[in-house]
Amino acid sequence: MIKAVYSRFPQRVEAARKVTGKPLTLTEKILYTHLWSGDANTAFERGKSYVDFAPDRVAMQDATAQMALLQFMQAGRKKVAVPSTVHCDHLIQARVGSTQDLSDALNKNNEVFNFLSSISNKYGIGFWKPGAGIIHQVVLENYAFPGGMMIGTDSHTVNAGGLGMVAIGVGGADAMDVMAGMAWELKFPKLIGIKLTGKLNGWCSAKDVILKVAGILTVKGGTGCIVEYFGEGAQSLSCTGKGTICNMGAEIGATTSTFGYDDSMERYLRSTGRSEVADLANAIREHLTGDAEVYANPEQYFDQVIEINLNELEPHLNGPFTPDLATPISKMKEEAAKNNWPTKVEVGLIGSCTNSSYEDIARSASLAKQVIAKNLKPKAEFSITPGSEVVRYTIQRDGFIDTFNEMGATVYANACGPCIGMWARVGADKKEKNTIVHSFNRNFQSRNDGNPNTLAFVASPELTTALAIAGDLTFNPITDTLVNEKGEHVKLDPPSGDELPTKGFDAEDPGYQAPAEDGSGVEVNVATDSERLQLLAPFSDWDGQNITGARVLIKAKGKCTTDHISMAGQWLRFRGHLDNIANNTLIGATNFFNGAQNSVKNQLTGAYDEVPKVQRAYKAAGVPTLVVGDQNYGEGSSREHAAMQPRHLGVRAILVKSFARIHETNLKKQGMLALTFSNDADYDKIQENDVVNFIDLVSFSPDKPLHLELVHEDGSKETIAVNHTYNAQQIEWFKAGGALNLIRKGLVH
Ligand code: MIC
Ligand code: SF4
Repeated sequence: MIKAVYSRFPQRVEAARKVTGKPLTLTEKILYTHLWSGDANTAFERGKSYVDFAPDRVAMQDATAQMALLQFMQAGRKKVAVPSTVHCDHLIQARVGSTQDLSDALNKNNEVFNFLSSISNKYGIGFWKPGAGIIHQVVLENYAFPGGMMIGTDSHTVNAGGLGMVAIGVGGADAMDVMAGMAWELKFPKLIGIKLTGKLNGWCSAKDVILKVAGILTVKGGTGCIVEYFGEGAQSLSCTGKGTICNMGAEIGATTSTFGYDDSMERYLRSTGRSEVADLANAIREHLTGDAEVYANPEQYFDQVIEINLNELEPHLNGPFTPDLATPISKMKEEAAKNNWPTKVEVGLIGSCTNSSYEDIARSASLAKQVIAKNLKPKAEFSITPGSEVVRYTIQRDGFIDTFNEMGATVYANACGPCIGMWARVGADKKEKNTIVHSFNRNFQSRNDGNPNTLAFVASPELTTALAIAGDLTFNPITDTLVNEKGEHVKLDPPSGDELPTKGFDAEDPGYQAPAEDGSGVEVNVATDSERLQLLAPFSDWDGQNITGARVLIKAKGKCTTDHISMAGQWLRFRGHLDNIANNTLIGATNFFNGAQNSVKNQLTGAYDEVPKVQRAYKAAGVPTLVVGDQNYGEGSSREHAAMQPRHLGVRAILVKSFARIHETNLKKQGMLALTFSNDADYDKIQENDVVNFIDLVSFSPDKPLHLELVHEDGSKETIAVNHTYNAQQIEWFKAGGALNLIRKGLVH
């Protein structure tokens, strides 16, 4: 497959240069070489044109693959049309340590793992078993390649940008299209160029680059954009460091991020057993990076340019509750005092898909080593979740796990674990206010341990390790000393470690299961009484009428991420069962009218009750509803459950100030109305007891706002305009009751 992509690459780049009439960024090269229609014959308008692409691969993780594959089953295909893989990583709870936790997970999730393994076997999908590692680390080690394009049912699919890909997170319905051999549609993105100068030194790591960028761009600053990094500073970073930066690009809402092919990528490819890919990439090297003219005059070619000098960068701590609240470590004393953040660090956690490269672990271990050598006693608990079995085996062989164990660390299974709330943290149920630091990417409220009063700060693995040793959020390892067991003041030496293992990567069993050549005889069973899996019933189509008499299920106040709409943690067990998981719909969102979570007024009775219950009552009574929200609604995950659940429960429209990209597409795909206020201030006009009538839904068409009549309790009425981004095809999805219904009916091939 890679050979085929590379053999047409130069010619397609040339065609793109011709139609655009200018030098190209790397992003444009990758996008234009992956057009569904072949060679480019028109120049697309950034931020405007909807374009059909042909991605090279698909990756899915266990918590989203269930829904993606339940949908794929309905498409009537024999095999997937492009190389695809499933990775079992989200369903493994971190409790006591890897061996026990993994065997518990196998027992608890047996039914789901069997379903995923057999359905993968049937349709020609590679299956990575529980314990093999986290999807993005496994993809980087095995499948990512410079200049490639992939999609994945997880927002951090973008991690593969570290190896020069355009890798994009999507909902399961999008993955299904590509696996079924159809085109994948994306609005042609805008481009942000980030020029990195200088070189990282001392306590700084690649993570600090993206923590800084998140502070500059905020959680929505990257929406609709691809971020391309370049400059000597970019080339000086390791490939896995680039992966970390791209990974957390999801936290600024970026469609994806990428870096041009360079020596660090070549080293990584060779070290992970892919010399052949490196040789192929070398042969078309000049095409796998942006044109020199672009990088010389970035302002002319990118929509926005940011410059960061790595020499001057400082280690950062981002948080709590949002990944864009960036504080340089030197300012933490002040900020913590000002905001009343508890400064005692209870737990430090390193690893996850964001930061568990060999380099990350080696550098963190260099700090752990100093614990013994300098007679220190770590003040906080400390844990590691390795990203893959290959990394775990290799760091064990090279002695790092022993070093961490001497520091009293817990090594969890090669899985998401605490990052996604699969963490049986002792005492979390007491809901005490406390501080933790981790090297993951997200820190939304309740995400890690289910305690809404846990303040989670995101940092590099090195700083996380240092702060766990110090047990103090305000400890600045660059300037401060620690008092050791002998009462002496000691300083930690800056971290150091190899970028790649000198003895190479290794593993006894990486955990891969190849699919059957001919899977037609493989049976996939879904028990009718299962509480974990449920076959999908088609959503009903639109009746062609204006929606009238609608009630406001909830007007969500402030941040409403996919974690608020469809919580993870203990709810992950229902990811394959739409009706059961629907019982968590919007329970994390704050009701604007009473400031409470999971408490909304049931207009049929006048009483306040839980959101899913109230919505089920409306559905039973045939009352249409809408959900109202604030900015960047649906930020965070790719989980399409956040769109399917309200749809399943009978919500008709989501009306917000702005959407996160993946969530907006998921809503459209599932036949929901995703609308935005034409005027943000109209959010304030929506009252708790309003009745809402659509005036012109019957003439729903592209580029034309819709109008809603709000009938207030006192009888007064006002009309507001709402925008949408549906193109003609997407309106067909809405009419059919969801994109899948068109495929089912054979209307799309
Ligand atoms: C996450 O980090 O939030 C997840 C869990 O990986 C999600 C996917 C999911 O909800 O299953 C993501 O980022 O897309
Ligand atoms: Fe898993 Fe966390 Fe990475 Fe999501 S961000 S894939 S939950 S490790």
